[in-house]
Amino acid sequence: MRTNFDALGTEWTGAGSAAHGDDDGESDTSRLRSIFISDVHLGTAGCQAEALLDFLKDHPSNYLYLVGDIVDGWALRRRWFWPQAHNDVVQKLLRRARKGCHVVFIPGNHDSFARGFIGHQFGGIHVARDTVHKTADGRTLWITHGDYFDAVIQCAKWLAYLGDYAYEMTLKWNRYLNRLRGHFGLPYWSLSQYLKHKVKKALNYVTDFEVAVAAEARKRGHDGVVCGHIHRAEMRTINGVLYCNDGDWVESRTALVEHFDGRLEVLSWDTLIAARTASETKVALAQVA
Ligand SMILES: [Mn+2]
Repeated sequence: MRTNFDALGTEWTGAGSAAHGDDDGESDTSRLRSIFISDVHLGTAGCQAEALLDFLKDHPSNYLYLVGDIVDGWALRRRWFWPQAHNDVVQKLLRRARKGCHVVFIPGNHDSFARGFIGHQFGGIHVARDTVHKTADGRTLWITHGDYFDAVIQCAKWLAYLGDYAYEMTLKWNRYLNRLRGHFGLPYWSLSQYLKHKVKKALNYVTDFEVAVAAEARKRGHDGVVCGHIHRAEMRTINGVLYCNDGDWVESRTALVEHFDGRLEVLSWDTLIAARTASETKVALAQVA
């Protein structure tokens, strides 16, 4: 009863802004200036499409940057996997563009097939090799997926393919392992995250990548850079340049967002959910008391 009343109350305040036209159930209170997401890997079992849909529903924005590896063309070539939720993500992105959000798609290495369409647009989604975003406080951010830097840091493409396969296998093992852990009442533990930290830390891959990307942004005269590719959300200054990585929607479920004052922030879906559950529990407890 009480909950229904509260829900109505929220809607009333929202209705104050005249034509609400909210067929998506998007809340205007959590509207952001910009959202940057990458490494969604639609077409793989690891893709967290439902969580991403919830996140997008909860956060309307004026700008939306798809920073590469949105669709996993490599995985689809090996095995076709395309559940309804993956369609829903694509439709959500198209609807957003239709509703006036400025949507830019920067293809990554896994959806490099889209690099053949640079300069074109699909239903209002602009395809670009890279682009520059100007924040509300006047900073310029260079936006690139980041795989171009593999050549600088790593080596040939066959190694990337191999690494990709190994990563998928690890994710598979991760699922089995955690199902087993679940049986024994043990909490979730990420094997792939653990291995990645171990292996990549040892190779200094992550640091090399971050430094290389930041250096290129500086060379191009920008205040910062937004990239993805290494599945590791981060925001820090490297040699005077703001390095932002928006993470991924396979494991970490993170996005980089820009608030209306130009403030940038890495949002983690898990943290948002935990905060929401906590506040809901608080409301429920208050009602009981
Ligand atoms: Mn990538």
